[in-house]
Amino acid sequence: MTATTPELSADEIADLETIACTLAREAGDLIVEERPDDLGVAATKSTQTDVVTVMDKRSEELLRTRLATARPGDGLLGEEGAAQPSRTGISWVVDPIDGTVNYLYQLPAYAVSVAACVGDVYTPGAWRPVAGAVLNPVTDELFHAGLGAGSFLDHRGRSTALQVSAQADLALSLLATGFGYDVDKRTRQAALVAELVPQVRDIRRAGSAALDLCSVAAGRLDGYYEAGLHPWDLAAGWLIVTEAGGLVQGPAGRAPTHELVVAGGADFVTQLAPMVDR
Ligand code: LIP
Repeated sequence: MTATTPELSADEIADLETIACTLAREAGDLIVEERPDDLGVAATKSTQTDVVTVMDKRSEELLRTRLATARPGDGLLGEEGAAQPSRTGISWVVDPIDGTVNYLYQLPAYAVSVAACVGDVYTPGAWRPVAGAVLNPVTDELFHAGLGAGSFLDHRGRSTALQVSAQADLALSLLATGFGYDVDKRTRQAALVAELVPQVRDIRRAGSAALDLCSVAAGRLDGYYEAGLHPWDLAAGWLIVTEAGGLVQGPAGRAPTHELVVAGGADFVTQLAPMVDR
C-alpha cells in the first residue's frame, strides 16, 4: 500500500526536526569517538575512489535502529543500503557520513545528514524534505530546519537563525561545487569549473554536499551547484537552504535531482542555473 502524503502540523514538523537533530548528534558522536586508529577502506562502490568505511556502515545502522524505534512505520533510504517502504507517508533519507573521503583523510569537513521527507523518495523529483539536520561533528555545528519554521545553526550553546547571501553580482560571488567519482564525468565537470573561475570571485570544493548547502544557508557561500548528488547528500541541506530564504532547484527550474542541484539566493540562482545546466 503506498502511503499518501500526510498533512503535518507545526508541532509534528517540530517533532520530526527534534528527532533529526538528536539522531544526527548521536551518529556524529559515534563516528568521531569510535573511529578506529587503523580506519581503512571497507569497500568501494561506483569506482575505486568511491569509498565506504566501517564507520559509514555503523553510523547508518545506528540511524536505522533508532528510527525503527522512534518512528515505526516510517520509510527509510540510506546511502549504505538501508531501505524501508513508508506506511505513514514519512520517509527518512540519511547520509551516515557525507564527505566520506574527508573522513577517511581526517579533513574536518564531513557530516551526518538526517531528513524526514514526504512523497516517493525513490523517484527523482517526487519528494521533498519537511525536517532535517546536518551535523559537522568536528566543528560541533548543527544546522537544522523544519518546513515553515526557519533554519538555524546551533553551536556552543547558541542558536542562530540562518539567512542566505544577498550577493547577486556573479563577479563578486564565492561559489562551491563538487565532482563525481567517474573519470569521464569529472573531466566534463572540471571543464565547466575552468569556464566559471574567471567569472566569479572564487570557487571552493569542500567535499560534502550537505555542508556546502548549509554554508549557502549560512551565507558563507553565495551559491553552490553540483551534478550527481543522491537524495541522501541533498535532502536535509535542501530544506536548510530554503528555510534560510534560498532557492534550490534542478534542471530547467524543476525540483533538484541527481541531474543537477543549484542553490543560493533567488537572484543568484537565476543567473547561475543557465550557466551550469548542461
Ligand atoms: C560526497 C558529496 C560531495 C561530492 C562527493 C561525494 P559522499 O558524498 O557530498 O558533494 O562532491 O564526490 O559524493 O560520497 O562522501 O557521501
